Amino acid sequence: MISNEFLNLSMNIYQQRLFIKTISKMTEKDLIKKSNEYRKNILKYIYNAHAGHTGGSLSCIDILNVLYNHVMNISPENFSSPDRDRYIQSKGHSVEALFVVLADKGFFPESDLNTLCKYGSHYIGHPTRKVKGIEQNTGALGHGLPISTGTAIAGKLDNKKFRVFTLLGDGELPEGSNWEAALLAAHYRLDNLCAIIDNNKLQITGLTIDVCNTDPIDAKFESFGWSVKHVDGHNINALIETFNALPFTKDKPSFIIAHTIKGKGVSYMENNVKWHHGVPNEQQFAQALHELDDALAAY
Ligand SMILES: Cc1ncc(C[n+]2csc(CCOP(=O)(O)OP(=O)(O)O)c2C)c(N)n1
Repeated sequence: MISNEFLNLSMNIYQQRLFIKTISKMTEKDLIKKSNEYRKNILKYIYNAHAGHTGGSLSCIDILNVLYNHVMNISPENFSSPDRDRYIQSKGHSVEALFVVLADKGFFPESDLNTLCKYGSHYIGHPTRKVKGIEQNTGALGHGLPISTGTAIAGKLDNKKFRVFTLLGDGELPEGSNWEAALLAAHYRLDNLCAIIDNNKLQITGLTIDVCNTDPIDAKFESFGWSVKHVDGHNINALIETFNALPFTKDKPSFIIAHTIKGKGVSYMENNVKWHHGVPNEQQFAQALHELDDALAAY
């Protein structure tokens, strides 16, 4: 008789192979094209819904692209496997970025996103586990790192090989719960945990350094016992190299400061706090798509 353990093991190997097959086809050029396509979809669904967090979704999309298409072992096929990697989006308001990536990965039909922010839809303005592929409900800032720390502790206790990734915003960082988790993650030597900060230097009302300055982020996390690296959060190759180097130090949690631009890819949105949750009008939407098409053609 075949034991459940053997069946689980075989399933895991099969899922890993499926995953490797999917990601091995993605070249840097493919990923750049994908980011461009994702940006257009973020804008399309926010425009259709008349709601959404535009700037922060455009700033983190290259990070999500590389994570889902090159780094993490997460797919619709393995989403109920205890061995899958975990992704928890702490800056939950940028859910539109996550939705377009999950749709592309086949977690749900892309047409579902036509219901974004409509009455009765689960595709609301923040992540909810009612949507397939979402690991944790987030949106109240400061929860992703504590949840990820707990998940990474569970992984260590269970002798699992999965890794935990969480995406924070620089405006989110002052939440006290982050610092408690930062302390614990180092204490428990969670080298299976990677936190990434989408360091776009803006938050909801202005510059992060004016609202609540957390600089120098690298020195602070290092002093808490983390291993820290900086990366250009829009450079696909640099992101791949940085993620490939995980864990940066054995027995230490890894922290990536991704330098990004809020509203990246659309000239009038870039570095403009107005686009934190701005919705483009018809003419602005057309211009944005045009600019993204031009950028891809020029590549
Ligand atoms: C606990 C909590 N306080 C306040 C808010 C309101 N809020 C939503 S987004 C945001 C700014 C977040 O800034 P940042 O993390 O830098 O996000 P990004 O600029 O990347 O979009 C705030 C204060 C919230 N969602 N949760």
